[in-house]
Amino acid sequence: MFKHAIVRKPCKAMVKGLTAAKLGTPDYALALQQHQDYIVALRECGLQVTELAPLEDYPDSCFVEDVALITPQGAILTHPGAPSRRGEVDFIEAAIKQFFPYPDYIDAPGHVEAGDIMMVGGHFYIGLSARTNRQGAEQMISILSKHGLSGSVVKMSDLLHLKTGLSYLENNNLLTFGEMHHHPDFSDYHRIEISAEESYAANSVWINGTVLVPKGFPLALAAIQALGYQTREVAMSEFQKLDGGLSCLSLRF
Ligand code: CIR
Repeated sequence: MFKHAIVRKPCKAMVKGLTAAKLGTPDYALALQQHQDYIVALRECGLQVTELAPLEDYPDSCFVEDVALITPQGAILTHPGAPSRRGEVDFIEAAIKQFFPYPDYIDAPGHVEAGDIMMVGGHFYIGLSARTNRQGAEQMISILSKHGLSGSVVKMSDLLHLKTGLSYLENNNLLTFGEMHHHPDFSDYHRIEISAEESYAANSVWINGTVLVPKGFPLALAAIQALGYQTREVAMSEFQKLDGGLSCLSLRF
């Protein structure tokens, strides 16, 4: 069970965040409203939410998932592949240390953004992307091993982050999109294929038995409900414009 979440309020500069989505510029006021509802959804799932102050110098800083990995054994601060996001790490460190006083660190030339990491029990799948390189993945695996956990590298070519196209919903159920539908590393899972039209919903989040699903993807929602999960839709349009999914907006532990 997860007990806590850390989120960071979006800053006004979010409208200049990194994106390849071509969905337009986010509406800041609506993004704030959606972020508040996201926090409400986390609380409904039983989490205590720590909300950090906005960071105007870092347009993408609301996507806290990328700058730290939290495992059942501790925290690892990452070294993002996107140069404009590297400074975010220093600002999450104090919040992380309140819960995990002795975090580990990924260092250059290693790059990791934890949106590329999917946890399945004590195993962590690490996607190699434009943001996470092999040196970073290897550092991460060696840190995980030190704590009695394991990791493996996943080759991929099309996705921003691994979890852009994959979400583990526990009970062996895995949402997949695109190249992940038939990826050999996940052949032992029960895969639920999310269509290209609803690809954004491949990033949904299991929290304590409930699955948070982005609002507006009825086929994905029905497929998740058919597995027996309780679901909670969350409007995410303004974060989708920045390629950010549901998982990206929080660290959950
Ligand atoms: C970025 O490109 O870094 C942000 N605009 C979106 C980050 C999304 N994070 C994630 O998928 N874990």
